[in-house]
Amino acid sequence: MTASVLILNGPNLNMLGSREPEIYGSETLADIEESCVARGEGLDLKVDFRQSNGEGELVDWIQEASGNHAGIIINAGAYTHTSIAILDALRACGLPIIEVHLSNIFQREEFRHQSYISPVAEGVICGFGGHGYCLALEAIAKIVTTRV
Ligand code: CA2
Repeated sequence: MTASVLILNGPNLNMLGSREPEIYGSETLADIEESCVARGEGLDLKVDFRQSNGEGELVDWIQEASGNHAGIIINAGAYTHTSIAILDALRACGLPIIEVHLSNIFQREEFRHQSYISPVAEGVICGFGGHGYCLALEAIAKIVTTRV
């Protein structure tokens, strides 16, 4: 059966493509979703791609993921650097997690160097723009198929 991967995007990522292309690139979130669905097909993974500006909604989606998805790829946006609620939900869900960022957060302001998500992630991919999501799908495909 084709495994499903939940791809979560946090606050302001719905604005991609409209501003700050020098930091985040010119692709829209819809463009990234399209690439993920196509890469997922090649890897025999179903992709459920979502975005929310709300911390609580992201927590709800993480809580619902067990039993419905084989893994989570998450770009929590600014909540990466602030949200213990998202950390707790990810820790409790029991699924493999990959953290993604469009920008190289370590080349940016000091406050972006701290991530609450990294301690519960299998790995972190940052600095490759939208392509980072496809790299994360490749990584999670390997984890999902070798752990079953
Ligand atoms: O590099 C990333 O992917 C980030 O997760 C993006 C977050 C930022 O707070 C993180 O430190 C790193 C911000 C996303 C905001 O995206 C916008 C895109 C276009 C216009 C305005 C915001």
